[in-house]
Amino acid sequence: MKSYAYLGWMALLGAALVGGCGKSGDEASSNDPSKPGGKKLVVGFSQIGSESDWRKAETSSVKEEAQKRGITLKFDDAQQNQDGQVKAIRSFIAQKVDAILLAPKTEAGWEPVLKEAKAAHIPVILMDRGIAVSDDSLYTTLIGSDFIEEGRKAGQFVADALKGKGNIVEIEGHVGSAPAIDRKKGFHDVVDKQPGLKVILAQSGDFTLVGGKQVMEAFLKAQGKNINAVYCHNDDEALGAIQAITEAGLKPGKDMIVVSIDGTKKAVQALVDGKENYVVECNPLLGPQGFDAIQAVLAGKTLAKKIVSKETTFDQTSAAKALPDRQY
Ligand code: GYE
Repeated sequence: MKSYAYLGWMALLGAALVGGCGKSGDEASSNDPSKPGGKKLVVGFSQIGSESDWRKAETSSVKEEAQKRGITLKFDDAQQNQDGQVKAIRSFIAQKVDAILLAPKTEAGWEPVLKEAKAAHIPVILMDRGIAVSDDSLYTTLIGSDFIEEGRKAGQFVADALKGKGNIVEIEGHVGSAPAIDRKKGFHDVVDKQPGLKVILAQSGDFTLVGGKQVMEAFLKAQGKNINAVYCHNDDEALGAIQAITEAGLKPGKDMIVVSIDGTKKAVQALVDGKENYVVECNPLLGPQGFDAIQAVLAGKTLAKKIVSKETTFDQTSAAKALPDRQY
């Protein structure tokens, strides 16, 4: 029998000759990262930055998985600058990488550089955040979460906890990013249906602890005890908001409901400590799926346009049991 690597490369060659994607083939053929002549795969990963524990976990997951598979990873941290991400992708193209992993900061602005990657026949896999492009052949697949559903889960908890009546403040994520747009939409889908619930203030905390704290301080100055619940688009913002609420002489989790998304160890600990009320999980450990996707597409397979993570939720009752197993 021929080696799986050989079969994989025959599939890749076939796909290149017909100029498209081949049919689904042997599962095992995607597990050998070596190229003909024993050369290792080279993958570029353009990361947004390290604004949150979630993102640090995503970066570690990709780096660890590359090492495990013997794949050479070219890593670029754009430090929150989307133009820097575009530059990183151009540099990956110039270096003729085999594939690109992209965690895009915002939804807009990707078309030109993705066209360049396509022209160079380099597949681009989106990690965690979606983009707005008119031609979805500009990327292979998006591996990530259903952010609208996450927002709905958060909204349902707040609606139930406040029994349909109260004032909510919202600390949003990166302006223009898919998770900020969709987590807002999902949340409002639920709470806007209840006439007694009002989102009285909303502002971006940039997905950071410092940002969450500053925004919450301003909200507290403006509304004080009128605030019944705080909805944060990620856990880091909630940890900052908890600090601001405490410093204002109030009890987070008691005087005000606090809800956020990600499921980091620190947020689950805040549930255990009674300072937070509900956390919706969002999985950052996307390295294995990212490289599975790369190896599959290079083997000529067709992938689903979106691969959605399965996720859970935590409240103060389930948190203690979940805490020891949290990996980020
Ligand atoms: O929730 C947040 C991060 O894009 C899903 O970005 C990701 C979000 C995550 O910084 O913590």
